[in-house]
Amino acid sequence: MKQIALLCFLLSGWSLAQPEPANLIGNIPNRTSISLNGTWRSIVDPYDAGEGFRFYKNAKPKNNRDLVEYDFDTSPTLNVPGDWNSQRESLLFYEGTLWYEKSFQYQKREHTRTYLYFGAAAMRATVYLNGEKLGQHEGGYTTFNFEVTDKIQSGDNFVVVEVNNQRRKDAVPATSTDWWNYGGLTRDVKLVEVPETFIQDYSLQLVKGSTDEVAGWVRLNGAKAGQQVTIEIPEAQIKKVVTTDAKGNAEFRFPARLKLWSPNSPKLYNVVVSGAGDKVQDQIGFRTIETRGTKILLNGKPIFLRGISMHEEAAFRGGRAFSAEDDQTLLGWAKELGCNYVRLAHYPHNEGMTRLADRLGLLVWSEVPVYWDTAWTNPATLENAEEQLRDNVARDHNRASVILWSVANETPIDPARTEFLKNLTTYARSLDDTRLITAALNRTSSPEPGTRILDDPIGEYLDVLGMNEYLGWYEGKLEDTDKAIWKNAFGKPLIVSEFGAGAPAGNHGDPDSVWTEEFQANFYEHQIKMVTKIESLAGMSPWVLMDFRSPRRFLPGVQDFRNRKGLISDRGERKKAFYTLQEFYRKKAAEAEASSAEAK
Ligand code: GCB
Repeated sequence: MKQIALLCFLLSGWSLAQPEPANLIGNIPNRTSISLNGTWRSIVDPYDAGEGFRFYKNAKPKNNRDLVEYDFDTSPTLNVPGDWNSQRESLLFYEGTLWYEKSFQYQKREHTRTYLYFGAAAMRATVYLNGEKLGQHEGGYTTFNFEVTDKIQSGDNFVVVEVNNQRRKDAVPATSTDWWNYGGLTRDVKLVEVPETFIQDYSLQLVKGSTDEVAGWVRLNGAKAGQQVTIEIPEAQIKKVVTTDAKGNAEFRFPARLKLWSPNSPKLYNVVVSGAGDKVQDQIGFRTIETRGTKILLNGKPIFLRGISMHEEAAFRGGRAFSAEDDQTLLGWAKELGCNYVRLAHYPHNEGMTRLADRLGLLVWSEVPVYWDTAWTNPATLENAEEQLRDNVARDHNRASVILWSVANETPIDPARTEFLKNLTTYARSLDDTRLITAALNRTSSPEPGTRILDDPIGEYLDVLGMNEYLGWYEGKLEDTDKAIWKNAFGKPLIVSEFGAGAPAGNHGDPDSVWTEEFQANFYEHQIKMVTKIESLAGMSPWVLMDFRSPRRFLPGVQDFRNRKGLISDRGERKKAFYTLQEFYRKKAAEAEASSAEAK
């Protein structure tokens, strides 16, 4: 049966089908908007009865004989943004449907179009405005919006959202993850106001391999053909006027002498795009990213990525991170560790994170949640993975920090999976050919004892290879690291995208005993020695910045449903290994500094 399904999959040609272009509005943070954040009413609906009861109508009894068996107005509230699991004790493990309701006042304005925007709804959502369905969205970490110009009213309005976080075999991610299945309206909700014709999105980047030419495009929505759009970078005295085609699109390319963005000098320019009665501003950095042999080149020069992997989980209060403070804490810790790079695992993080990375000078690996076992032969699963990738790229394609799009993490070697990932890599390149495509791999072959070769066939389609390995933790003994040799079969740059060992903060003991801070630090020392011997090593992002909630970590008193591989606890305590890695990164930074001084 499985073979037949696979054969159909390989022969069907469906793999060529790709989703519609992204319909997102770019640069939401700099648009005119009205926040719908705050308290929302909530009804927990474990048996999915709400649709039958028509919760979306937000009905009230009209008289004393009118039977309405739900009432948002007297139901408990939840904060938005925010996952439900960390807000209410009884919802900690809840996986299912929950209905949100928010009543609000609105004043319609002439010549203005209104969109209802969600930063994310985990994992899927159906949205209603004033009792009418607007649409659905599948995927818990990407933004979406609906135009509501004709549906929103002056005066009272209400929005109802059915959110469901049930794990499903055919979803992305599927049923098994080593992170908490946080559900809810986990990011900002806003009404976004735009003129009748508006600048939907635009892209400005240095041409691949060039440090003095900018290329890009702009897309108007609602435009007649032949509209003029102006792109300005005032600080660099750049002003370029383009004319849109019948579909509202225009492309451009112009010479530009710009100070380049880099971790040492994260220069952002104010960019103004205006035309057809709309105007948006953005803060954009300009840099190039390429590979040459086994090196990653930033602005034409080799760079070693001193990184750390991280989840989008809030320090101190727990739950999904969503605020500027949450993002600042996490990326601030990465800076303190000496990083010039972060791996935002295992799904797109909130937009504030990549914007902050732009300002702090942190390079970013950005990932879609194709994780472990996935329904490789299901066309709808591939399509959803593509949609998530598309919307991740659409949101962040102007962020200088983002250099790597990752299409997957730790997937089995299997023809159907390789076909699936091949499709994703091709699609990623069609969306953005200026960045590098990667995936975190973990299957190696071992032609002789002690030597491991990363030769996963998907490597052929990637620009940079990510490799997760846990030698001395899940596999083998710590001493095995002393002799282990790692190679890659592709002659491409390799990032050790994960290694790690668990220790609750404050648990001290001898360096040979697992779960102690001493073991974790010892493990880091061994790992650093081992991975720095890899000839193609272009960077690393050990696992993981901070302890995080995981449903598969059971040890009482040690894990308590938390993955304890953090270098920092969720209460902000730095563990010994934090300082081990910090010291190594200091050395690497000093070396890089010395070699760049020499080159001058
Ligand atoms: C991995 C996964 C990551 C896990 C980690 C672990 O390989 O990519 O999601 O959390 O190992 O701690 O086991």
